[in-house]
Parts: sequence; structure tokens; C-alpha cells
Amino acid sequence: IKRSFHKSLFCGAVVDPKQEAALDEECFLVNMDDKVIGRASKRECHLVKGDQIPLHRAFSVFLFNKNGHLVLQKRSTEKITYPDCYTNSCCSHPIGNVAGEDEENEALGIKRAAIRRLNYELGIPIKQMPIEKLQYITRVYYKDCGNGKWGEHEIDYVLFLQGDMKIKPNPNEVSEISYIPRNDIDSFIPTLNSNLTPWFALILKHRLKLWWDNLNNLKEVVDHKNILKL
Ligand code: DMA
Ligand code: MN
Repeated sequence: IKRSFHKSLFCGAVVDPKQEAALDEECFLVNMDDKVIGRASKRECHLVKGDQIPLHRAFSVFLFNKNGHLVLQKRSTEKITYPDCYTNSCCSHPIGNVAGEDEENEALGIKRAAIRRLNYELGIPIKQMPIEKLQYITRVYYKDCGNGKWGEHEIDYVLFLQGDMKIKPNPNEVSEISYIPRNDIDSFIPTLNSNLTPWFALILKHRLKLWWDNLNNLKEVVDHKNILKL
């Protein structure tokens, strides 16, 4: 397992200005069938009110190198939701103000958003990520109230991507990167000194190994019709 770290000077007592500014981005509100019913700021979409959080559209990228090792990221201390948690390679939301991210045909809008965030969070050059290389696996529904103030309630598009990408993590987003071989995942997770994000924990528990075992045969596991409730 290959790991690389960087230290943050951020103390967590105040809100990081870059993360604060991003709360004004516009996410897509959806119903339980993933039909768009409106838009709301990233702030509104993640604030827990009682036990309610607006349901919105998101994506989770699982990036593998040529050897099939999974890129695991640790979220930075600066993140407002789930800081310092270990999670899959890259996650975010399609954004209303970015042209084309509302395109639903073949999940094109989601794939465009994923390329934008892989470039921003992991520093992967856009040229290394032709859109056809992103494989849309399925959608996952989940809700988690996080720390009671900030949480998640999403229909999450799972995307797989494989290739030897040049990764240069953005320290405002990511504090650590590891490459995990398939056979080491079960022994590696318990050695981590911090929590997993709830969505990564759920996907890991219920589906990831099945999908990973089919990395060279993803057609077998693709389901673009149903939304998996985890
Ligand atoms: C949100 O991820 C998406 C999922 C699947 C939880 P995130 O909190 O990393 O989004 P962002 O990077 O835009 O803050
Ligand atoms: Mn979200």
C-alpha cells in the first residue's frame, strides 16, 4: 500500500474561506425517482433541520490505477462536511451554474462534473480523463445526519475510472492519498486513525467488492434503471 500525506495548518476553529465560498454553488434538488425538482445552494442542501435534509444529486468516483488498486482519499480538515474522514477517490455534486452539468442523457452532466472535480481535488490533468473512460455503474440513495449540523441526503451516481493518472492533491480538499490493492482492503481499513464517510462505508459494505471484482467486466454490474437504497 502506497500512502502520501500532507500537513494542514488549518485548526478547524473557523470556517475555511474557500470552503465557505463553495457553499454558494447550486446543487440540483431531486425527488426519490431522481427527477430534478429545483435547485438550492450547497449550504441549504447540507444543513440538517430537525432530521430533514433536502435530497439532492451527487456523484462518487472510484479511481483505480492500471493494477486495479483503489485510490482512497482522506478529506482535509478544512472540509465543512465530514472533515478528516477517509473516503472514495473523489465526490461532489453537479452544479447548476456550470454549463452542461444538467445533461441527463447517459449521465453526461454527472461525468462532466466528475472530470471538473477530479481535476480540482486530485489535480489530474483534464487530458488524462476523456469522458468515455468514466463508467457510470448505478445510483445509490442514502441519508446521514453527519455531525447534526451538516449532513448528506443524496442520490449518488457511482462512477468508475481506471488508469495511471498523475495525482497532485489540492491540500484544501485532500490531506492523504493511498493506493489499496483489492486483497488488502479488509485489513487496511481497521488500521486507519479516522472514520470512514457514511456513503463510502455503506458502498464498501454492500457493493464495492463485487464491483471491484468485476473491474474488467463492468457490464455485468451496471444498473441504470434502479436506485439502490443503502
Ligand atoms: C459530496 O461530496 C458527494 C457525496 C457523494 C457525498 P463532497 O462533500 O466531497 O462534495 P464537495 O467536494 O463538493 O464539498
Ligand atoms: Mn451532498
